[in-house]
Amino acid sequence: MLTMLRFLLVATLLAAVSIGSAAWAADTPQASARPNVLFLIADDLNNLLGCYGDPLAKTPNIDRLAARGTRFDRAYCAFPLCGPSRNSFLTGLYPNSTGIHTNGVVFRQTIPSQHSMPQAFRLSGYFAGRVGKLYHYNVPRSIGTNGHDDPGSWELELNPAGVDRLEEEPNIFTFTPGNFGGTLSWFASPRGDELHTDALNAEDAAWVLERCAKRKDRPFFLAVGFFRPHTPYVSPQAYFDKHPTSDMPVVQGVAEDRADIPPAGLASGKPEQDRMTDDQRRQARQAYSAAISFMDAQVGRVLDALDRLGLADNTIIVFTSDHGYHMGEHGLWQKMSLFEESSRVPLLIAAPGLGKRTVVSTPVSHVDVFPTLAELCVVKTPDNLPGQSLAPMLRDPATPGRGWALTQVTRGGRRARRAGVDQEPFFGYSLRTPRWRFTEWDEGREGRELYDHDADPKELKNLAEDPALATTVAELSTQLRDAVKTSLPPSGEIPPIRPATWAPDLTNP
Ligand SMILES: [Ca+2]
Ligand SMILES: [Ca+2]
Repeated sequence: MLTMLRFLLVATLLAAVSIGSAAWAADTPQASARPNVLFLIADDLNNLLGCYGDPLAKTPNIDRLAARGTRFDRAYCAFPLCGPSRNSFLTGLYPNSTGIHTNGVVFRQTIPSQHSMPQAFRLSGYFAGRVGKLYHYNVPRSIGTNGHDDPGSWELELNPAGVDRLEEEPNIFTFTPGNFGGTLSWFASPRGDELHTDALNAEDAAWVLERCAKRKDRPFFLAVGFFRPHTPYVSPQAYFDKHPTSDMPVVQGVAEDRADIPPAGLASGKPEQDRMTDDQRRQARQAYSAAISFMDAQVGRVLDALDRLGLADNTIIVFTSDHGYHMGEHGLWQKMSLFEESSRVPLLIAAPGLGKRTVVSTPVSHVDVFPTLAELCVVKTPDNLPGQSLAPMLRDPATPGRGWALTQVTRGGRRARRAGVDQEPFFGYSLRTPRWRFTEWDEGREGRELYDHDADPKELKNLAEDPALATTVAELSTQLRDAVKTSLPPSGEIPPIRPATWAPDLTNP
């Protein structure tokens, strides 16, 4: 059944691609003049990178990419969880318009005829290929499979699996036996880079680029999704050695900080994380840092291949992560919070001829990536995209643009029941402006938070109930609710999962 569906989908898309290519050929001089796109994404990576000012990071390759282009200093995901975030930026729609607020589902179940970003590139005559994780994959279980992929987005999908997935799981330290992806877990592997999944991803990406280099008549959109630094933090021992535990910081003052945070703001915490010792906190930070450095080395291999093949002058390179990540701030680890560490993402765009070592500080969103690449590559987008093109900022980094970014998350419901709390599901929304982060839980019924980034970049002092700021709170509340309206489709209704649809779940091979 799945094979048949896939066949029909591919056949339909091939027909659509040939129509799209003909239309393109009729009104453009040369497809080869259009730039290629190399879209690089890490999983669960926050901004602990050298180019974002982290003094402990060892990320020379991502740093050299930042030096080639524009670094967005205030870039935010739409939802700090893999599946909702990835469905969002790959369609350019907010999660309230994709209808995807959980993992394990794909937008074809809610808005099946929407064109994804890679699909729009295909329909404009591009070759679109994927290596590794772009749509949601269960990590590590789906490594080596298509995960919860959208086959209509690509004409080539490569899913290598390395020793981290196939051999080393019995050696991984985990707080929850048998679970490696959803809990903190790590392992310093005695095996070399070349045997691990992300190095195989880089090798496969280089292989695809070699073939693209021979086809100058057809531009490419190549997406490479690295699995690290997602848990389990597995990387070769050499990367652990770069980050001695004695250098690893432990967040202090957590109990005082948490006193003014509404319960919903802290509900992403897990009991086993509250029981961690300082030694374990240092080890977790070491293993996360090692996984980042290992992933960085693989980014370097892909960039080297692009340069070696003479493709760099006509290729736009994007580097980002699906969402941010906590390393103990506010007592939180991992994702699913609306604080800065979990909502913020690295976003680097190196477009030939558009800026070097440039920094943009106005807030931008992941939903802006699709309109940006579409403008730069003259690709037609669906007409319902809410994002802005960032191309004006690549040309002039002082361009203010929309000036805010919206991030949302779910609370209550099934996830809360697992933690023993019986609560109807509700949303939290957070608005980031150049100065403020303002968050409302269930429209304020479950609490509000206001942080002044000019004075408090770590978001330690919740100012939402400060009478002196009542006007600011009221204005931000109006701005937030207006922003939420733009996240919904014109009907105002979140699209439901359609009956009799499913996402492929080709896990556990
Ligand atoms: Ca993720
Ligand atoms: Ca606080």
